[in-house]
Amino acid sequence: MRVKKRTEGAEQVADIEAARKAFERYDLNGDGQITAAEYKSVMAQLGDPYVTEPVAQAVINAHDSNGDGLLTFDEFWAAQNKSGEKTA
Ligand SMILES: [Ca+2]
Ligand SMILES: [Ca+2]
Repeated sequence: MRVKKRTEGAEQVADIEAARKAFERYDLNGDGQITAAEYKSVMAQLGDPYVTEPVAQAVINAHDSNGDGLLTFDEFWAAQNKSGEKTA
């Protein structure tokens, strides 16, 4: 009898790959950090022109764990993993 192999490890990798793709979509200049200006222009491209730069900065600040005003992939990834659970 054959048992379906479970690839739990692979699923996690797929998740982080998806997150990385999403991150790269926001990181327009590819320097590994998302700025408020980048976030704003991507949201505008996605059809949300109401995200102004102060709004974008507030979104970034909400996930910016080291307080430099920029979002790294680590911070972005942590935000994905703790969505729904607010500790602040
Ligand atoms: Ca960037
Ligand atoms: Ca940061």
